[in-house]
Amino acid sequence: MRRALVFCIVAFCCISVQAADKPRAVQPTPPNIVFIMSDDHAAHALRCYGNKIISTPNIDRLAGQGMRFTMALGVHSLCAPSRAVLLTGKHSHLNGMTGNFTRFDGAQQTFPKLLQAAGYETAIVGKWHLGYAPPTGFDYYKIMRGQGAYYDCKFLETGKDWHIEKGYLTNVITDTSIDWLKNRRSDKPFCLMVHHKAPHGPYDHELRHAKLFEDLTIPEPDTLYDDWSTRDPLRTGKYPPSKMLDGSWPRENYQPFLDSVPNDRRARISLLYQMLFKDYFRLVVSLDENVGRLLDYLDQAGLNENTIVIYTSDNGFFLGEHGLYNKMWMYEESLKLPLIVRYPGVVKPGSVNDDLVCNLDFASTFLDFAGAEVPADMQGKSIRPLLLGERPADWRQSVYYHYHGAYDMPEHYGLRTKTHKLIHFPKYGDGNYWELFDLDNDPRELHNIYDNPAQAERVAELKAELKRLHKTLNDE
Ligand SMILES: [Ca+2]
Repeated sequence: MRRALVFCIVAFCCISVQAADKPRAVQPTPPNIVFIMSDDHAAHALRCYGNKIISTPNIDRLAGQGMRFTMALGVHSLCAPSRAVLLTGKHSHLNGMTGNFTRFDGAQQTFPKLLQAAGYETAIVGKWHLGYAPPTGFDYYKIMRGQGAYYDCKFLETGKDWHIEKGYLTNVITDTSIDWLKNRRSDKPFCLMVHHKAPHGPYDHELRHAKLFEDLTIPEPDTLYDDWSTRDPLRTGKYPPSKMLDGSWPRENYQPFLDSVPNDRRARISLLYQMLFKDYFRLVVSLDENVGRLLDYLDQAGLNENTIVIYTSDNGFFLGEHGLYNKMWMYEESLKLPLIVRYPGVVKPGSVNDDLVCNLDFASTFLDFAGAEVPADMQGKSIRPLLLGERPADWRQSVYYHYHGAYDMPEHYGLRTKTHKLIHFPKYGDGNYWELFDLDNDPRELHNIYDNPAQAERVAELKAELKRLHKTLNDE
């Protein structure tokens, strides 16, 4: 007995020393998952991703404690399709959500259902945006109707009918998430998905933030007045959901101010830019504060040890780059996601990863960490090795993107490698319009070099890769 006790003490000490010396490869029990996803939050609207104007100390704190990804991409830059990609680990053509208003088949395989089968308790709070039917795969849900409203939002909650909750939405979502954590009685590992509406429009900020940035002039991106030369669909098409002056921002908020300046495109874009993005940043500040509240609660409740915390957004966003507001296009600001992952003892604090990852990968990653089998028909890859600081030799060299054409935007698909981007607009013109960008030499994507004879070999190589992706992803 005594010998067994001594052995246990020695073994425990060894484990403790090992834990202190280097990250643990295996956790003793399946980790909890707290997945925080905002809506339309551009990575470059975070201080830790290089924004010099806005202060985001709480999300930055998470980045300091975990791994920040610089090449995290969304495979379909639009709210509802992105959520379906997240849940199913499949591209839109397979999960059926090709636009914001197509029907999501809640009976299909999703990772929350598979986590439940693996012994997890699952919950979702906030934006669902996949129809009005109760979410499937969750032991608890409290979701907004469609886009929801920033003030006094209506919710559908487990065991209750639609009802209004007083208050500011970002605070309500955080309060509900913390209450769920406080009140849960299960000893199962859990997966809590916290889906904020912020900073999606309309830009109804918290009243206490009304004066933030008031006396500031936000520096303009140097592509704000882009003439779209060499990018024909942008130059020749109207596409009002995406262009600064035509955008789907709340017209009643900004139009009277625009009408007060001379009818000059540049002057109007300049004015709108300041109004629009000051409001957007106000929403991000509120979001960051609420992420901080949730992180503080996890610390207080001792839930920071064996819990993976993720911060991301459903899609990127143009902050005036290319004269655009919104997302949808495959250009960098819309394509790239903020992605931060904290997992104490496993993920090296303050680390940065530049590998190509995408939002297809969440489902496989969570199942992998849960010790559950990843179904062969899921199309993402578990990023667990990357989080452990290891890069598999066969890690992907390209990510496939397909915007299916919702909101009368041009359908386009393509691929991004670490250095290049190839885009095809299959229904534009004669159906043979392509764009190629050399992202090392032209990171702002101003020069479409597809027709440059010197690029012929590169084009052939990327087209072969696109063909391979179409085949392997079953999107032919
Ligand atoms: Ca969105």
